[in-house]
Amino acid sequence: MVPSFANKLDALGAWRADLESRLGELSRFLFDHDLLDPPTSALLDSLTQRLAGEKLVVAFVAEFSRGKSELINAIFFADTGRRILPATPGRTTMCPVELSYDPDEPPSLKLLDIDTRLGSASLAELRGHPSAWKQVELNIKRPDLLAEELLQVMQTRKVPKEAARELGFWDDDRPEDNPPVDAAGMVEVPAWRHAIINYPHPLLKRGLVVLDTPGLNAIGAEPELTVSLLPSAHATVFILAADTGVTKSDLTIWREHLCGQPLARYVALNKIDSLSDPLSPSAEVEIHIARQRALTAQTLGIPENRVFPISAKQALAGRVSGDADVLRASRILALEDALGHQLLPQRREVLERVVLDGTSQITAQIGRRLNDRRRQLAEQLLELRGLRGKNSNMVGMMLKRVEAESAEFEQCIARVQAMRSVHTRMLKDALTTISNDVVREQTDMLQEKLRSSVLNFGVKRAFSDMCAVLREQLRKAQTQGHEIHDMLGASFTKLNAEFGFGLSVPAAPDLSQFIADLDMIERNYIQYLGLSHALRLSQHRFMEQFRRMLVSKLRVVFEGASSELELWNKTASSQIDSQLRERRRNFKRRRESLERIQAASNELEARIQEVSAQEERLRHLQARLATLIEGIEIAATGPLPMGGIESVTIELPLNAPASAQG
Ligand SMILES: Nc1nc2c(ncn2[C@@H]2O[C@H](COP(=O)(O)OP(=O)(O)OP(=O)(O)O)[C@@H](O)[C@H]2O)c(=O)[nH]1
Ligand SMILES: [Mg+2]
Repeated sequence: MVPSFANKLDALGAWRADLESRLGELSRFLFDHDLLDPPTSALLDSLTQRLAGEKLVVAFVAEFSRGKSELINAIFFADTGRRILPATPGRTTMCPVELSYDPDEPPSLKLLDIDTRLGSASLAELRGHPSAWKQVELNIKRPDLLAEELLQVMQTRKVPKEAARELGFWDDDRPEDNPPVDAAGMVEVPAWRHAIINYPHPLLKRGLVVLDTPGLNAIGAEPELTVSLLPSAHATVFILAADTGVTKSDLTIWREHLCGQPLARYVALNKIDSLSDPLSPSAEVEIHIARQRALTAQTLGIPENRVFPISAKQALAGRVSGDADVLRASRILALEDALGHQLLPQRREVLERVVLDGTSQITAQIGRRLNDRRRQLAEQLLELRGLRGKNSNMVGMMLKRVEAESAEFEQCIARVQAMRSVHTRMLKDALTTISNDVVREQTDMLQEKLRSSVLNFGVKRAFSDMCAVLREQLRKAQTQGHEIHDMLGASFTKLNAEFGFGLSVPAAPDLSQFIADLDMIERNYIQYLGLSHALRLSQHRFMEQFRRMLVSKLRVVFEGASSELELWNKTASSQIDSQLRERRRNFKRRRESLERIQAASNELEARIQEVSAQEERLRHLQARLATLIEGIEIAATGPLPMGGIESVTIELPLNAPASAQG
């Protein structure tokens, strides 16, 4: 039984794949007809990458033992016929587990040693260092082995109290949160800092990334998880147990990690099966569930229709055994429908806009070039037709005229060069405004302030001040972009008037999206700094991790803004190159055809026919281009294709470990 969310995600994947192949066709067409200039090629590449690399991250967050892993099994992996992620009573998942698929790597489980927390490298940095991870190839054809390997996410290790403190799992100021100490004075800590499962599941192949988190108590949580991974998830599912409702520790997690997030949040009131009672009529149980639902919504301050009473256990069991009644009783479909109905259209809308923006840019750029070529052919045709019945003297005069026009045209070069040097300088200034140096300088200054402040009072303030400076830099770059636009606009108008170019400046890129990204980073970090975590910043190691995490996040924003600016400038200036080339080629063609006519009297008609044929070919090219673009636009805005989900064949294990088989 395929979950409805899976079908929707699959349809989104098929839609993306269709657009990708259409963009590929457009790219080949442009290349074959010498129309693929570097900016268009870069634009097409970035569109394709965006479509192919688009990830949809869904994070499951809760206190321990609420059923996160079980719910992930039920929603995403029931069609494997078994329990994929370990889900057992008590603490099970000990480190964040990311499920995704990268076709360039074999199916594998990658584990990052907890000791890497002692170094200053952030998780993002360590992702780029394969040697830092223990990698186990997963044998997906042997589910018993697969399940056994995945049990490693449960692994713990005993260390002395001192080491636990070093690792961030012990805090003398919060004794109630500290793990128990055994008779030998040892404390149990997770063996791994992070796990990545590379698994060729059809949904993961389609770009879904599922993040399973360990029970999130404030102490010991990986900072990267709270500041970076959770905030960048597209949706979070927060899980509670129906019998207990919102407990104090549930509420702490909600407030500290999810409350301020603008992203899509779903609350699952899990384990409703445990409410059924042979001594009470089912109507009474229903009333009880409804009451818990209303109370949960009220406590968390969210609409009631965002709270889904479910039973992950029944959902998994129902799907695995194919029992429709059990599946219905689990009420999982309501949650999946909500995920599918709200989340996927949102993702699709974003991509749709990106694609439509791209096609309109391509239409403008290539359309302009084709029109320009056609105009020149029309002029040439007019010239040739005018030669009918004229003698060879006349042709000689025409040749001279072409020479003169060509020489006059070449005078534009000096003007173009002058404009170019102004343009280069202005662009350089704008790029300096938002360079990586600015990010580094500002974060260094912040670190200095934090280091010198006693116990980090004023941390939030210093951080907000830094964000304000960075925001100002982005705004300044936006203004500089507008200035470049105005300068190019004025120069292009003159060049068009004096030398017959057909130049036009595309609108300057809108950097407000990057400012919004910066705002988002600010919100997430402020939330983090507000926690007791701030105290931990006084430890040099955590401070360094914090700084590196922050720098890598800010870099993404600033580099994104820089490359938008650069691409836009390239597009504008490559127009001049292509039109210059086009015009020179045209002069050459005119000269050659006149020379041939001069040499042989019967050439004229042949030349006229040839130029007409060229004109005709261009008309076809334009029509074909319009069809290709229209095809992309219709596919982008049309309904999602109904793709059937690719089936996964995993044989059911005969003797899987009990905890993995359930
Ligand atoms: N009765 C009942 N038990 C459930 C349900 N969902 C999960 N459980 C049980 O609750 C226990 C914890 O489930 P997990 O999925 O491991 O919980 P978790 O939130 O991933 O816990 P951690 O990994 O420790 O953070 C397991 O014994 C599950 O079998 C449910 O819907 N009904
Ligand atoms: Mg778990």
